[in-house]
Amino acid sequence: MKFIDFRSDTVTEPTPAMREAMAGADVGDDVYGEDPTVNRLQAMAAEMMGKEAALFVPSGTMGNLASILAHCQRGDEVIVGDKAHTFLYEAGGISALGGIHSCQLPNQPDGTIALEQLQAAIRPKDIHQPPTRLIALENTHNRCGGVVLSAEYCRKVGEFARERGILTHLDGARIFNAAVALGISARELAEPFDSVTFCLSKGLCAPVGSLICGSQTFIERARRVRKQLGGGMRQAGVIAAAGIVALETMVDRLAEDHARAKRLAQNLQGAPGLIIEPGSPATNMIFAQLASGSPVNTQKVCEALRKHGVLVGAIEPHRFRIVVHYWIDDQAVERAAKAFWEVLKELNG
Ligand code: TLP
Repeated sequence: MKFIDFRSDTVTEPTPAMREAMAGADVGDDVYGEDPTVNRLQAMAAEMMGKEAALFVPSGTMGNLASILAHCQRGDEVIVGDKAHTFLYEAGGISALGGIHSCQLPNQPDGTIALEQLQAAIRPKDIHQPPTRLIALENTHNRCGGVVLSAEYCRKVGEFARERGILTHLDGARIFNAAVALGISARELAEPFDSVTFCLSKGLCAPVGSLICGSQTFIERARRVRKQLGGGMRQAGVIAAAGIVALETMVDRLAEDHARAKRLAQNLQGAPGLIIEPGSPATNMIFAQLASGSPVNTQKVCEALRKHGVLVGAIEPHRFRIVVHYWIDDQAVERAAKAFWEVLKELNG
């Protein structure tokens, strides 16, 4: 059976144009800085984020890790949201590998961290306490529902941090979804931050890779950290070539994914025992919950959906994440809604 896969946009496979570009890519040894295709991708990324330089890394996780390690010394503190990907889903890399202490502040439902909470968390100069070195935000915010942080909020946090001599990092794994949803450039959203990571291998469909963007000196430090982590790649132009196609052709079309996610949410509205979270979808992710008192959990529903050829994420016992991407077309939206209705009718008796 061919599955319709809504578990994540990470499941996206490269397009035929990407495969063609990969086959014909000019390559060199990127640890020597000699891969022309990697260099071109890095230049494009830096330009799109309005930063001096960029570095190609294998994953978003390594992008965040190398950025945070390049900004902080062992024993420094980074402020993160308690629902941040860096805090929840990156295997504790910043503390395990970098000796970096994290201060987790509550993410509001809109993905932000309240400025008063940031203020209260800043450490005084005191030998007993880890120095607050960095604030890290996420846009779009995955666990908060794929929600978009506004340019205004990001600017406020940037100013707040600069005034206090604190650095800022953005996990912009899906920054282009945020930019497209707001109708502004990714560059504008990235502007307040000292560094930004974004991913090629999610909604943009490239098979591998993320970019870190920032100042020249920051990127030089991040390049050294990447080497320490074993992420120095050699003829990486083969994968960077797909990334170039992604940046050239896959950004504006993200609006189609957002529109399809809206349509799917509308079609799911009223399905027995299912509640679409208010405001969802903000971008390409629908978050929905089973009504309280549901006779089944999300795991059971997902197993039943699988029999209909539909894969969905059961991210909590009562919470689903349904992610729309390039390989989900109108027909897939119809089929998924139909499968949900049938399964929920059956399981709810
Ligand atoms: N997120 C994955 C899972 O790890 C949860 C997903 O399916 O959404 N930042 C954000 C905001 C992310 O959502 C992800 C991936 C990453 C970083 C890490 O990217 P990769 O998977 O390339 O290491």
